[in-house]
Amino acid sequence: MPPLLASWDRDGYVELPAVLTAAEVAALNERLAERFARAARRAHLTSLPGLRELRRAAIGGFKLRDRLLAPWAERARDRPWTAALIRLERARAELVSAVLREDGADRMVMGYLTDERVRAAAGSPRVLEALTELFGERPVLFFTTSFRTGGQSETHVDSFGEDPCDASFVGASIALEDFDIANGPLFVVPGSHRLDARERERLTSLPTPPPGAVPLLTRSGDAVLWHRDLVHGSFPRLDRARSRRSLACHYAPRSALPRRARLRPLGTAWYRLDRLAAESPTLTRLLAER
Ligand SMILES: O=C(O)CCC(=O)C(=O)O
Repeated sequence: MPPLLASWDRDGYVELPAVLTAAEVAALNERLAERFARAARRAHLTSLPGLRELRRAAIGGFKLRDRLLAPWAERARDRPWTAALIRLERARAELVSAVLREDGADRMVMGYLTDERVRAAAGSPRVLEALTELFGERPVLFFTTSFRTGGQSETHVDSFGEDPCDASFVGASIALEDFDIANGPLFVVPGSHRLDARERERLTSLPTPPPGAVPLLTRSGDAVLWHRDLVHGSFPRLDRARSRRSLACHYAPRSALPRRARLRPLGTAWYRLDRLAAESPTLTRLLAER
């Protein structure tokens, strides 16, 4: 068995050095800093009366559009109006994430829909190569979160446990600065993807970090990929003056996307915004292929 697959099977995660160059990390950090600053400036928007209702109506409209578009989705890619729809979709994603804006502009979700630097980092050739080996086919990206300060993620697994197409979904974190024990590094419980579901649940219900948690002292520009059933999370940021910037990405095998996009995740706060991808499967697929 090739080494990557052997350690994946044994540990449930793999570390990939240098998936981004120092210049790529710096450019992405600069872009994210601008976007976080912009999000902080418009934070007051979320409290305006009527915005949630507006968002619900916008989502309703986009769902209808998606249903109408679905029969032509395959041919739509070559149509001249596809580019316009994609621009519209990006604007929608921007609007919705501005309205929902989780965690006081501390994380930016679905940034890949609206930012080419996020897309480029998530689509780094080294990461795609490893995912292709793990999936046995080309991956698609369906979810990203950029962390401005980072750390403090509860112990969890990424599986929603509802649909078999989740079987091969993979999570990843690309470090945008060095992780060390003081800035809330990620941790994994190696091999926990092979435990039975009840034992995994027990581990995720214990206080963070659970027994067996191993910190990942990832260097800036490196990535770690983990199995959807692997117990993971992050240590507290002991030094509150520091950040642990990173880009978390979730990928599925290309053939699973149409079914995955129909999934309705179970609705933990963490996954709430994953519904955005689910609400627009047709355009998410078109976007993923660009
Ligand atoms: O970077 C983190 O703190 C957590 C990322 C994560 O657990 C995930 O994307 O599932």
